[in-house]
Amino acid sequence: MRSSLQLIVASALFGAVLAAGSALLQPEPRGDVNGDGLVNYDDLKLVIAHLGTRVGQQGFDARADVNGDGVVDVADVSTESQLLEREMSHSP
Ligand SMILES: [Ca+2]
Ligand SMILES: [Ca+2]
Repeated sequence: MRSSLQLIVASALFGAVLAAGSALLQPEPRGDVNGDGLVNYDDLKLVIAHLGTRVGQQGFDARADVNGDGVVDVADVSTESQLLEREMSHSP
């Protein structure tokens, strides 16, 4: 039984490393979908343009999957809207 416990610990560690790695790859600021350094309506439009696509499907764009769950849906549009709103409130 000891080896299976080690396997569980090893895979948990592997998962943590993957999570840390993808966090590092996350572009700053969050919400910048097209990577131009700004959070604006172009980013929201890009998410909306990919609405309904999922990972592996033709036309899927990982950048439009804001929450990274593998599907571009209303949750991503909602998250992007919130990030956009937050960005707008910081602007003069
Ligand atoms: Ca942008
Ligand atoms: Ca998503």
